[in-house]
Amino acid sequence: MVDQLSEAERADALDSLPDWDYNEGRDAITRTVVFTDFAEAFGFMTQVALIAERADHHPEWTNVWNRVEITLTTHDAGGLSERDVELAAAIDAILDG
Ligand code: HBI
Repeated sequence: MVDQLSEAERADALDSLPDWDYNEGRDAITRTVVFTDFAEAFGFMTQVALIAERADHHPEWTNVWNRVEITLTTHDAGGLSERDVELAAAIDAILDG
């Protein structure tokens, strides 16, 4: 069982994830990425999907052509957990790569 982050833990996490926005209503973090085209976007989603499956922690996301909107929250914890922070960092590593 994974725990929801405390306010202090969440503040630290958000500081480490400057490209992500906090959704207070859902206790989630979001990021939108725009790629050159659909193939680039879907290639990114494929890389994230493999990481998510390995971590057993999955994003909520939408894809429209070259745009991917990602929301991370932990359903089992009822909000943001360390798993979301770890997946967000892995996503940032792919994008900064
Ligand atoms: N992904 N974002 C997210 N939140 C979860 O609670 C979750 C998940 N992927 C798999 C998963 N939980 C499993 O451990 C089961 O709890 C469904």
